[in-house]
Amino acid sequence: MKLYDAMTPNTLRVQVFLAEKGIDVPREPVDLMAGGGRTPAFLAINPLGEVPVLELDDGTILTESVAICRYLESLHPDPSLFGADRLAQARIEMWNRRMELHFFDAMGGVARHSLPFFADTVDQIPAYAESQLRRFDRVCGWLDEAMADDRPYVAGDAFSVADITGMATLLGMDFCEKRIDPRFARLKRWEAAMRARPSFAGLFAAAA
Ligand SMILES: N[C@@H](CCC(=O)N[C@@H](CS)C(=O)NCC(=O)O)C(=O)O
Repeated sequence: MKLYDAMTPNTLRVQVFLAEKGIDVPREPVDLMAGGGRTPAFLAINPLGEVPVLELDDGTILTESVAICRYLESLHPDPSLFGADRLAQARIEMWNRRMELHFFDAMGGVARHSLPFFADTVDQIPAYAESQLRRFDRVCGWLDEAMADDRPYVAGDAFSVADITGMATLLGMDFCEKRIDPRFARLKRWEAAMRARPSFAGLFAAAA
């Protein structure tokens, strides 16, 4: 297996997933800033020009971070990050979708409409970026409320892929220099715990 990767939010989802499982997979860095995602060689691997990409030993190509994570989960079921029983699986699926559709998507909107990296591929509308910043604050308020039962993780008592989608959003926030408002104390506690996890912190130590 080989993972085409870069320090990006979606790739971070797979990197953290691998680290949490204790799996080591050879990496092939793709320098997106230098156009590495647009070369003919890379487009032949993923015509969307995006990372992450997992290439299997027989040459099969898997893209889409959650699909890659599901494949890895089936190879390495422990610890379960998609849920061990049917209720846990449903709750984690629900929260992973919610984290993706709201938390991650709001920050993605800010990033795509404000960061110079996207200037060539997105018709950037600064007012849209600002509206997504306001949306992000509203989403943070909703999440903080949802965690009023003081559960440690987004989907309950166990760390899961839903937290990993949240971690990817934290990287997006770093790129956009956005912080979670301190009034959302429960979400801030979750953020501090996620940033301290070796699977997340280790990525930055390795890159330094
Ligand atoms: N839905 C895909 C999205 C992948 C994606 O958007 N990757 C970004 C990095 S986070 C990328 O490679 N962008 C390259 C570009 O925009 O040129 C997934 O979950 O893997």
